[in-house]
Amino acid sequence: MSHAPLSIPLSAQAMPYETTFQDTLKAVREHLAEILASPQHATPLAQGLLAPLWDALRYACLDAGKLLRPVILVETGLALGAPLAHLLPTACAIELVHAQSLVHDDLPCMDDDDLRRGKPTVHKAYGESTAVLVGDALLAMAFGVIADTPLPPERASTLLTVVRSFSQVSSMGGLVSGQYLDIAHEKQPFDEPVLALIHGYKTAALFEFAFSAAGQLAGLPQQPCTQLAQLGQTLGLAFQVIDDILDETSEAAVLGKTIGKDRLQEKATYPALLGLEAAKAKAATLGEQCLVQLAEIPWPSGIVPERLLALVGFVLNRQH
Ligand code: GRG
Repeated sequence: MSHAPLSIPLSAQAMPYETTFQDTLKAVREHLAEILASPQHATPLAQGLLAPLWDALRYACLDAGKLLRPVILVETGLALGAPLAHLLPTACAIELVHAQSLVHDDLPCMDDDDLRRGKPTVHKAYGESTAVLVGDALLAMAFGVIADTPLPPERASTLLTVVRSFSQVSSMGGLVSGQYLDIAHEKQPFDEPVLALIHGYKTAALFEFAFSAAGQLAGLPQQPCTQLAQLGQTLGLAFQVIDDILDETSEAAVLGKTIGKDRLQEKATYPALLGLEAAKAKAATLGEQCLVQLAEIPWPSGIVPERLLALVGFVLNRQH
């Protein structure tokens, strides 16, 4: 099927992310805060002794992140006709695993960073052993959060499908493999296929999951879910190429993290492989590909929802 070339309408480009998605952001923030509220049923002794660990969990997850992956899941699912209540748990589960990956990525044995989201990294604020445990807790909690999705019993198999692919993208089919390859290729020769593989696992897998889980929760058949997954891979790769560019061109005050670390650690990145200008061209090409893929999805309204165009536009033009 061929489509008229799609572009991001100026009306969608002009809308700031925080304003456009304020309802979704509020819903995700509230649900995350509920998930991370210290349990009332704990004994006073446990409540007292575990208070610093709960604080560290909230420090890692609340207030400062863009919540991009949950917003992708919720906005896509709503556009496909799913109720918000069916989307929020999985949206928050992705954020928990994303936060876990950042906490562990910042550890001295990984990328060794002191600054994240404009504040000291979790191990700097709470100590290294607590940061490891925060990551462990977030990862395990995330699966229980998906299990709490209020889908009718006859749709239980949908949740099993979502959990199965979430397990894959959180482990060897995504983040863990990506991080392994990312570290293994520091100060090593690499080519574009290897780089695309690293970025695909390390970053795009969670984007892929956000889009395809939205389709599954909305009750879509396999084919459009596969199309959504492909869109997620493309947008996720674009996101990481832009992340690599911002690491070289932005400022710590804007990005909320240390700048120039990729070059310092001799990471495998698009600017290192192609140069800055060609890396920008690569991101633009991926952006155009996203628009084509968006247009091929069978949206119930018959047209690509403007909010999703705005979301893709935000990812492609982001400054932080
Ligand atoms: C999930 C079991 C498990 C292990 C994790 C440490 C690790 C293995 C993976 C690290 C993956 C990683 C750090 C990828 C980088 C992705 C990236 C560019 C993150 C920044 O995303 P933003 O900009 O962050 O959306 P905010 O702060 O807005 O949430």
